Order: sequence, then structure tokens, then C-alpha cells
Amino acid sequence: MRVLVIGGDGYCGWATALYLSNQGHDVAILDSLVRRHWDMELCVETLTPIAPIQARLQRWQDLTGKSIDLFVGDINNYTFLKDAMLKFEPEAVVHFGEQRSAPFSMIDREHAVLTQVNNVVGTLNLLYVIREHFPNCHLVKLGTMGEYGTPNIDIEEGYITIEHNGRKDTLPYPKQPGSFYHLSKVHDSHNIHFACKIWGLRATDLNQGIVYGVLTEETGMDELLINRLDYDGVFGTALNRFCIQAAIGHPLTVYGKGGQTRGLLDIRDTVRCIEIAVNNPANPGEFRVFNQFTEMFSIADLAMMVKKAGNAMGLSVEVNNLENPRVELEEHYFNAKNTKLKDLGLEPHYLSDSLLDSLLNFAVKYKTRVDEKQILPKVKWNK
Ligand code: NAD
Ligand code: USQ
Repeated sequence: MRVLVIGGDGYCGWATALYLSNQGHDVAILDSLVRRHWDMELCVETLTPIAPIQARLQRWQDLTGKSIDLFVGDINNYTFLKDAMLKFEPEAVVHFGEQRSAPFSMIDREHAVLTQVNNVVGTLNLLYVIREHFPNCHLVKLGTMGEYGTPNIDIEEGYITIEHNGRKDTLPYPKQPGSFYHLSKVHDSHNIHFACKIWGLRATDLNQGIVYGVLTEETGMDELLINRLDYDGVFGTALNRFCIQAAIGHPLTVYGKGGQTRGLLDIRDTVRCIEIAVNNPANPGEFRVFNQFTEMFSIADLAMMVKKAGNAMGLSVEVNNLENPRVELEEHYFNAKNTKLKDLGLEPHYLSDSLLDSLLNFAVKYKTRVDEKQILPKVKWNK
């Protein structure tokens, strides 16, 4: 299939583009490279030295004989997006190309506006190009589990059946997101749902949990294909951050008691989930929602697992309960469904000692690149 990967220079997008290419799909990457620019603005660098996108793609072709087309530009520029899509003629578009950090979106008004304009307008442009030129193209859009928030009832996959005053309906599951970033995903979901309903487009919204790990079969083939691994207080995410902190002897930064529970998945399952969605398109007019995670953990449990794995490797690992910079409950009920991707064939890589071991070793290998000043959280939700 001809698959356009928007955001293909990023963490999930790069691994996915190579994986789909390796599976025999005809892949193109579209990316504005703005994430590299945001890193520079924040004075942060990913743990791993990532090569320029052109060098990465050249290496992929040299190693495998497979070529991946590249379109460098911003999806907020409608003409650029339309021209790129007319040139590539995708049958499926996988859309990772958004500002994805909750802390970044909470820095100040400018960053909140940038996040919502970048994400919501970019997705809206994409919906219009699909409607005008590729009405049969399947949109596979990355959403987030954080769209649901932490309700005191089970979380369904996108929809919930409610009985009210003697009548019954199946409705979009209520959304209570926890940052302006997570809100941008909710706005996207509403726009995509509406476009499917009125124009008959086909879309799959993948409400992904927190991704961990760095190696996939493809990105591990060569140093030039290495994936990014963020550890800083803005773009770094819980488990990846904890492994890098353990590697350099920094106390693990658990916010509050660590009673927040989240769905998580290995990056090797991210790429497989996308493949499953691409190979099994939604029907015309259907707005399909899958919850894309494999296991649920509290943040305190993740920290304890990293401490145990670190200790087993001879690292001394402390856990530090910091004042929570976010506005979140200390503890909450969390039970989310995740059967739809498994029903379509996902066989999860569950979090194991060997994965933690390999991630810790990876972090130790690159630890001299860590800037310790970038670890503690600086963005507060209610300052
Ligand atoms: P990332 O920042 O590593 O990659 C995003 C890529 O999109 C970057 O290369 C960036 O340059 C590009 N991009 C951003 N805005 C763009 C625009 N307007 N036009 C063109 N390109 C643009 O992020 P990631 O971690 O790979 O996340 C990818 C997607 O998956 C995001 O939508 C994110 O919300 C979602 N997601 C990520 C995680 C996670 O743990 N990393 C979890 C759940 C959902
Ligand atoms: N947390 C800590 N210590 C840290 C970092 C985070 O205790 O050092 C806590 C946070 O307070 C929060 C939880 O861990 O309760 C998750 O935070 P995170 O930064 O790992 O993840 P989050 O901000 O939710 O965002 C990440 C990605 C985002 C994606 C989301 C999936 O950056 O793109 O949408 O995970 S989910 O969390 O399921 O919504």
C-alpha cells in the first residue's frame, strides 16, 4: 500500500516509516522538522545523536535497497500539503505530525496557542485534502489515552452506551483531558468524527498510551538509523525518563505520590498497531477508535521497576517524590479497555526485565550526552 507518514522524522513516526517500508509498503515521510527546531529553542537534545533526515533515508536505502520519499514542509501550509499528497497519491495517511508534549503546551499562552493551532489546523487541512482529492484514503490518526482523563468508571474504546430517562444511545466517550496538548487531540477527534459523518471519509483514531523503548528491528540496524529518546522535563516521558535518570545516578522524578495510572506500550508494538490499522481500513463514513496500549501501570510502580532493574545491574537508584508540577489527582480509578487491536492480531511485547535491562544499557551507553540541568520539571500547570 502507498502510505504517507506525517511526522515521520519523530520518535514514533521514524520507527513506523522504516517498519512499514520493511514490510513492503511504499512509504513516504512528510515532516516540517519543527521538532528539531523546538529542541533547539528549549536548549535540549535527545539522548541519542540523530542524523539529518536525508542521511537517515539514504542509509536506509543503502542497507535495504528500499527508498522512502521525503516531503519537508508544514501541514499548516495547505498548498504544500495538497501538492505533496497529489505527488505521492497515498492510499493511507498515518498522522503523527503534531506538537505532542503536555508541558510544552502549558509553558505560556504562546505555547498553548502554537500547540492547538499546529495540531488542530494541521489535521483540518489534512481532512480537506483527503475530501477534495483522495476521498477513499484511510486516515490513521494518532490520538491519546489522555483524551479520556481519569474518570471513575471503566474507559471504553471511543464510545459508550448510555441509558438515560428510559432511552438508550451509543455516544462518544466523555473527554476530560489534562493539558492544552491533550485538549488539542480531543478537538482533532471531534473534527475527524464530523468529517467522516458529513463527507463519508474513513478514519481510525488511535488513542495511544505512553510509548517506551527505543530499539525496533529497523532502527537498530545501523547507528545512522538510531531513533530519538527524549529525557528532558518537557519532551521526556515517564518510563524512558526514569531509565535515563537511573543510568546517570539522578534520583527518579516521581511527581507527587506517583499514584497516576497510565496505559503504556513498547515502541515495537506502536509500529505493529499502525500496520494493523493500515491493513484493516475503516469503512467509508466510519470514525473508528482503538485504545492503543498493552498494559497499565502507576507511575510509582514504574519507578520501583526501574529501581529494581537498575539495582540488579549494579546501579544505585533513588526515588524522589517531587511536588507535582501538574494538576492531577494523587490517586484515581483507571481501567481502560484495549481489546480491538488484539482482536485484529496484536501480540504485545509486555514490559519485562530484559526490556528494562536493554533500555538501561542503552541509556548508559549514551549517558555522557545527558544535560542534568534539563531533567527537573520547570513547567507548572497553575503557577
Ligand atoms: P515527536 O515530537 O517525536 O514527532 C512528531 C513529528 O511531527 C516531529 O518530527 C515534528 O517535526 C513533526 N511535526 C509536528 N508538527 C508538524 C507540522 N505542522 N507539519 C509537519 N510535521 C510536523 O512525537 P512522537 O513522540 O513521535 O509522537 C507522535 C504522535 O504520537 C503525536 O501525535 C503524539 O501526540 C502521539 N503520541 C505519542 C506518544 C509518546 O509517548 N511519544 C504517546 C501517545 C501518543
Ligand atoms: N510523571 C512523573 N515524573 C516524570 C514525568 C511524568 O511523575 O518525570 C507523571 C506525570 O505527572 C503524569 C504521568 O507521569 O501523571 C505521565 O506523564 P508523561 O510526561 O510520561 O506523559 P504525558 O504528559 O501524558 O504525555 C505523553 C506523551 C503524549 C501522549 C501521552 C499518552 O508526551 O504525546 O499523548 O503520553 S497518555 O499519557 O496516555 O495520554
